[in-house]
Amino acid sequence: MNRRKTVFDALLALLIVVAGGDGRRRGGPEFGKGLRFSGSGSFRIALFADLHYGENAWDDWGPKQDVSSDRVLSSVLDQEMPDFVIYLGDVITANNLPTQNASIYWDQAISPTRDRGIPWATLFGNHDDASFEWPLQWFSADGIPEIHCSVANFTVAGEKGCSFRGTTRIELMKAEIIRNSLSHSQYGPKNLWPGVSNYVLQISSSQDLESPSVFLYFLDSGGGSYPEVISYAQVKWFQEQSQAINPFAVVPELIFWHIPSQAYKKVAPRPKSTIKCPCVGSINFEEVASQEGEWGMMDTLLNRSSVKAVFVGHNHGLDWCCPHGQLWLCFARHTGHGGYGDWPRGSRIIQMTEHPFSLTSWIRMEDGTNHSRVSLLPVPINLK
Ligand SMILES: *[C@@H]1O[C@H](CO)[C@@H](O)[C@H](O)[C@H]1NC(C)=O
Ligand SMILES: *[C@@H]1O[C@H](CO)[C@@H](O)[C@H](O)[C@H]1NC(C)=O
Ligand SMILES: *[C@@H]1O[C@H](CO)[C@@H](O)[C@H](O)[C@H]1NC(C)=O
Ligand SMILES: CC(=O)N[C@H]1CO[C@H](CO)[C@@H](O)[C@@H]1O
Repeated sequence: MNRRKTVFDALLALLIVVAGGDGRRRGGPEFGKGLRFSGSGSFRIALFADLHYGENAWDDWGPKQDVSSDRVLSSVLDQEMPDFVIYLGDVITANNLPTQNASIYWDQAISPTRDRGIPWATLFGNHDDASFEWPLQWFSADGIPEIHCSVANFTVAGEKGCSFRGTTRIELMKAEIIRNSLSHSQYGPKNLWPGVSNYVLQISSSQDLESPSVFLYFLDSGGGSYPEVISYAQVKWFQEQSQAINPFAVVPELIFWHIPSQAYKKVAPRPKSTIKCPCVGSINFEEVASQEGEWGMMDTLLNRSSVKAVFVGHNHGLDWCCPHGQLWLCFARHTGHGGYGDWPRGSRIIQMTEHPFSLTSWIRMEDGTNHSRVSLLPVPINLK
């Protein structure tokens, strides 16, 4: 028996090395970095979706919106005191940023979390690395650009103008990771680029740091500098990772990306109708704006009993969760004051317990109220 255990341990160690367990920046799970269930066996996550910092950075109202977003983040963090925060994409509105280095705005978005000593992870949406779009109002009637370069940092292009290069996904991630020990973000494996935020984090058992209790998977659903897709390469990466670190699918897995997959359209309540059971939520004011294609990610997730739920942002006017097979498809809640729509701001909270495993979610509003509490376990088998 002992000998078999030793062989098993050796195989496991080999698997961990093969899976890149030593490489925090290569998309493998990080071990021993300390995300774990509390002594009382709980773990709470706040999702910050669609903050859109830096919107209309040259106007008065843009920076004012950012101050309002700071207030939402602080309010949610102080009320919920989460163990972990996930920035679910569209952290900044890069297409509005006449600046050399959008990391300054990215940093503003993470600072309320960092100031409270709470660890976090980020992933990319479709606005984060979008290139700057010159606003029409900068051009006078006779078509000569006004010089607005002094409003923010800029790159001088030749003698007479300014150009704004935009900040790439890699640069944004690098600036975050280098400067923040509380950041759990990763660049993901190079073979998945231009998709960058592809990685998995382990939440360990309260009893044993080596023992995984939950895996969190982050995927880059594209947009901005490339199409809004999850590629087949990402699907394969997920399959290989999950096989390597959770071969018998016994550890629960939660999935996070920005743009809803096409499956969200299938389970969605009719747009603008009342949200009815089995879906749970409070706003349903738009059609699902889904990814441009489906390369097999949803089939893979549906096939894996350990996957419990997918969480996305992107649609500011939707905040529901609906079941899909054995898993739940959930929207976060529009958290930032940037971005379209004026529905009240809030944050989807995810609460887990370890023994027995439970997964509950609700939405915490900026004004302190909460609603849409739902247990994401278990899904009744007879639901579609
Ligand atoms: C952008 O800013 C970050 C943070 O200040 C810095 O680490 C990084 O080097 C800057 N990048 C460029 C291209 O200026
Ligand atoms: C689902 O699982 C079955 C059985 O393990 C396998 O044969 C099938 O190829 C899987 N389908 C997908 C899309 O992963
Ligand atoms: C959440 O809201 C309900 C009413 O909808 C209230 O009874 C409950 O106390 C609230 N919970 C927290 C933690 O604020
Ligand atoms: C708005 C902005 O980007 N301001 C920065 C421009 O660069 C100077 C010095 O490099 C910084 O101090 C500003 O914060």
